[in-house]
Amino acid sequence: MKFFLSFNLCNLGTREPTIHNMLLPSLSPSLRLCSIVPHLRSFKPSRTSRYAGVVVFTIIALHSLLRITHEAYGRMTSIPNISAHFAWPLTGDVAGVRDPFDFSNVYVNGTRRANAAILMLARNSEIDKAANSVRDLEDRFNSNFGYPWIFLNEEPFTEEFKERIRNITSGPVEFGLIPSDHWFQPDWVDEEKATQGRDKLVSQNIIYGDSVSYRNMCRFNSGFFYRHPLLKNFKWYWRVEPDVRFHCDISFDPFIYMEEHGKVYSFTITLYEYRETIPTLWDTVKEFINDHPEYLAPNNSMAYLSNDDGRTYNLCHFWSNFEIADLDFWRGEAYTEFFNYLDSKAGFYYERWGDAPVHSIAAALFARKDQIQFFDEIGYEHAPFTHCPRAGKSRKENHCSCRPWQSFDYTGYSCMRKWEKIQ
Ligand SMILES: Nc1nc2c(ncn2[C@@H]2O[C@H](COP(=O)(O)OP(=O)(O)OP(=O)(O)O)[C@@H](O)[C@H]2O)c(=O)[nH]1
Ligand SMILES: [Mg+2]
Repeated sequence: MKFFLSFNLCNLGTREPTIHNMLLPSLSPSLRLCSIVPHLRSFKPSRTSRYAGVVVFTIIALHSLLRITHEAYGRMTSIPNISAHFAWPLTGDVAGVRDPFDFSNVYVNGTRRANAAILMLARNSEIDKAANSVRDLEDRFNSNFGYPWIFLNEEPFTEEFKERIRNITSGPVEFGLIPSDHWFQPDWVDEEKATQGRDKLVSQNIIYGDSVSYRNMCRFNSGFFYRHPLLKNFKWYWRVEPDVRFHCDISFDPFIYMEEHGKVYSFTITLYEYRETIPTLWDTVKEFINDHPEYLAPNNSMAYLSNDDGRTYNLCHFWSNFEIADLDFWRGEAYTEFFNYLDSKAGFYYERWGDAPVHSIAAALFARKDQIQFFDEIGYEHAPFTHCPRAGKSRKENHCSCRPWQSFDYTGYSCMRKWEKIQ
């Protein structure tokens, strides 16, 4: 190694005329290679540095060889490919915690991007359905915007799941594991009471009445998803479920719309909840409000939730399988206190409180009415219900595949009229 170094560098210093030596006079004396030659001659590398040199040399040689012989390796390690991974300023580290980044000024192709991610909670078994949703939203929206996707699961995602998703996404993708204390039924929940609650719903023929995993999911979506490390430095999320459809091109950026119009929560479908799943939810909400009247927003949407000034709940809620919302709203003091209070009553397990009424009640009470957005222009379907944009012009311009008569908006089970009445 010593021989190699001294041979090359000394010769570089003496051989004439080379481009290198022609340039030498213009360099400062300290940078002249010939000036370091004497030092190199007397330089005796230690055994460790000799080994290190050999290792570095071998790696470089191997890398060069692989680049020449394997096209895929060459592509993967090319500077453009490596820098593409850093083009979006979000690279989760091993623990999934992102570096803080100021998103207020992120531009892609001259248009501003929001600090936002598209979020899907899914099981490995739902890969086909998940891929359908991703493909739809990519085709209709994200292939033009390149927002990152985040997938969460209480079990590690399989390689098949990850590979298939990576094949159809345009932006960066992250796969996160949900911490078990964010998912599973806590020890302090009285299991006997929870079993009785499940049996009761089964006897009433209520969907998912006997399912503990469904309850885990509802509790997670109510109070934990926004605490996941992968979401830590985001402000906005778009919730997407497996097997949903987006029927129209979304040519505007809903995140930027929310940001610029001071919105915190948005929906496309609103409907009634099963009363049997939340027998004590409203009383619990009223207790909380009595204790914390300061969290009620001025000009809130109580009239959408209640037909009698808050005495009873009319079961109206925003269908939370679609949500574009501000994570800071859930992280804020009002919602944190609210969720903790609800959770302490264990209604997620003793009954079957859904994240949809929990989110909706909070958004309707702790945000102003004008902070909640109905996105008419987003054609959306989660079976069995569809929202199709009302304006014929919008349906035509955005190549909507839905038909307006399919729209759930003004059917008997919809709460749209109630929402419109309070506007
Ligand atoms: N990882 C994981 N995800 C789940 C589990 N249960 C539900 N989910 C996800 O949670 C979301 C809601 O679950 P769904 O089964 O769609 O519940 P739903 O929309 O009320 O009911 P459906 O009408 O059956 O769609 C979806 O994104 C599911 O993929 C689970 O046990 N594990
Ligand atoms: Mg669903």
